[in-house]
Amino acid sequence: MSTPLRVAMIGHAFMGKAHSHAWRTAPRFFDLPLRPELAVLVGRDAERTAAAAEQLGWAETATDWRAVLERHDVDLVDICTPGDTHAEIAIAALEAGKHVLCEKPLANSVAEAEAMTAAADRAAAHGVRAMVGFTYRRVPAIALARQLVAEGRIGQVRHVRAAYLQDWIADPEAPMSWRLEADKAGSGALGDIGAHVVDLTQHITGETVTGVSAALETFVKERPLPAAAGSLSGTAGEGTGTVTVDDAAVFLARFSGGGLATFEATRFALGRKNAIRLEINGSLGSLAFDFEDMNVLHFFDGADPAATAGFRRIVVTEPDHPYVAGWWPAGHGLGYEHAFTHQVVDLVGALAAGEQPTPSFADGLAVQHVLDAVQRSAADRSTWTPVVLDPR
Ligand code: SOE
Repeated sequence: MSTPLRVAMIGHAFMGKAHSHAWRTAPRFFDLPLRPELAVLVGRDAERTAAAAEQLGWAETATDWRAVLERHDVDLVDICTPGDTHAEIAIAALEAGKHVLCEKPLANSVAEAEAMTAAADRAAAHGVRAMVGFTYRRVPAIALARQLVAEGRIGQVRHVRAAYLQDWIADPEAPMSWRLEADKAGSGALGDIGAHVVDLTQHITGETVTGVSAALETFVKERPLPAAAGSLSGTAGEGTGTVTVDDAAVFLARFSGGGLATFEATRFALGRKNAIRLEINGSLGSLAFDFEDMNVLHFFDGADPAATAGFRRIVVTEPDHPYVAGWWPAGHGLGYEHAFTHQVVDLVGALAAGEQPTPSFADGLAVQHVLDAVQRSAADRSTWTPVVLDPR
């Protein structure tokens, strides 16, 4: 592991912390073909960036990402900034010959995502790679689910039930943040967390969403401005701001293999903290997962004798399970941060092998097309069929 992979990371809030932890941890637990170096941390504010670099373990700091792209001692740019900056930074980085890891959703619009994918395709011709951070693909139970589907254990996919439930802004006094502003985030619950379940269901089933019928809602339209810029939760300050994104999204969908799906993404499901709930019913069996119990996958095998058939609760902590052997002795369990580490492991492996890491920008674009269809469907009220109310 002597060849270094010198990383410059842009942004150091919540995602920046998760990525820093992953870059630091991956080579300590996994045998990597390249040695990641936390070379440069980039942020707008010099003082805050220096404090973050000290805390998160970065060697140097910078405030101008463009200048960082000109450096010959940077191999990869890790983009952990709000969505409105992804396209500009990622395209410039790829054109400068840097590999790119970009946080999800890939972009704020299909047009941006297309431009990014075209840049990634051009860069790939020179061995420069781009990956989008749909991290949950690398939760061991999710990876196992995909494996079971690929092995035919649930047969033909009939139903997909996918929800991503959070509650961090259910309180109307929860302050504004960039995640609630359309010009920065593109959309709300839809792009921030709905994107994850769109990607996960496509990834697990190996199929694509072909059509949707959707409704979006913003329950709280005005919120206090934050006392200080924060990432997720913060404290309310003076004045109010307007929420310009959806608080919740629900949609029906059809999958390419003929299955039906329901999707829900909300930040208003009180009591649900980070509940990524997936249930997939196939012609031969079913799978069920909830991130709030993330080391467990439920599997129903339709071939079991009826008398003893039932959902099996598989605790996904055995060395034979995806990624688990790199960590603790069997049975000890993983957390939120581990999937980010697995993302680094797979990315570094692909770079060393000269292969395309997944999810690619093209995969990110495919998700963006679904988000776009959801927004168009929700805006088109002509397909909404009102119920005739009993006049009595
Ligand atoms: C906020 O809703 C958020 O941090 C998302 O942006 C992340 O992608 C998800 O991992 C957790 O929730």
